[in-house]
Amino acid sequence: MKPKTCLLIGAPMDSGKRRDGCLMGPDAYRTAGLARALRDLGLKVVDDGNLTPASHSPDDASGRLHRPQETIAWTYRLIREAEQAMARGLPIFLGGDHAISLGTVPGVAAHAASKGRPQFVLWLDAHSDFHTAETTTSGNLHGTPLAYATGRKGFPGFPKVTAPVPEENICIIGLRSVDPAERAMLQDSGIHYHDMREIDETGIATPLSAFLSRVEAADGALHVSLDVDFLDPSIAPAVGTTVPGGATIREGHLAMELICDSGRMTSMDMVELNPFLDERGRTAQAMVDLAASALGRRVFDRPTRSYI
Ligand code: Z70
Ligand code: MN
Ligand code: MN
Ligand code: MN
Repeated sequence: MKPKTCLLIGAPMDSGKRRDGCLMGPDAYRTAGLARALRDLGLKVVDDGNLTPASHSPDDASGRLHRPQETIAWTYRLIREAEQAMARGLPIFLGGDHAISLGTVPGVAAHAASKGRPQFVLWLDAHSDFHTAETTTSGNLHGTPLAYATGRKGFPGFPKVTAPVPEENICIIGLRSVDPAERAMLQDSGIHYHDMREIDETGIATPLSAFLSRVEAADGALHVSLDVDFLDPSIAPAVGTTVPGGATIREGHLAMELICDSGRMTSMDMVELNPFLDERGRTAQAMVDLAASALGRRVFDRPTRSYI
């Protein structure tokens, strides 16, 4: 079988929130050995280097939103790059903050639509990132990509989303910080969401396997968006928005192994790493190890198990 080609696409976007540092993310993943780890699995790896935003007018500090013009410019660039990358391999988008998903998700979904394939999204995050540019109270656009990608109104100036992801095709796991406006919209939506209480009660395999079975049944494409803060800050301190009570290394790896077993993952984001806040590279390393698990790293092969 021809080995899968992984495309490393650096998106050093830092405009989605106020605390700077995510622009160093792509190079931290490179330094932590992402390409080598994937090549060791027999995969072909092409590093496309780092993208830059489309040209844009400068942001001033006066508005309610933080750096909207730069974020919109990145969104234009990333939608196009993501759609084109899907024809060449399995893109791994190296953030950058989570606002990169304003571009990556609509971009990969446009590609899936062109092939007549339904797009699914697995969102591994402490936050639901389901604000619109109108409901956000922080003004940080990294808290908005899921609302944008599902085609919600409230994103003036952003490119039109040509292939909105159906809410039913989205699963969020890891929730422990949801703002009131997001909670109301989420509860009113078709999105499948699982907070940490549920993970504690049922284990992470239960909701994840149920979701992966739906992807399989629909012959869907799967985009996995992995936010550093999905993990507990004790193992992944390098993130601006630490929230206690996150996933353990074991839960993280189990999730990645189940994703790998499903054979469904077609694209991935690794977001919110702020290397300025890291401790001797341990968060970057943890994220690289998770990506390797998602793409086939194993202790022993096991017969595929169903948990549901
Ligand atoms: C909050 C807001 C957020 C990521 C923090 C937090 C959003 N709901 N997203 N970290 N990745 O500011 O809208
Ligand atoms: Mn900033
Ligand atoms: Mn996020
Ligand atoms: Mn988050």
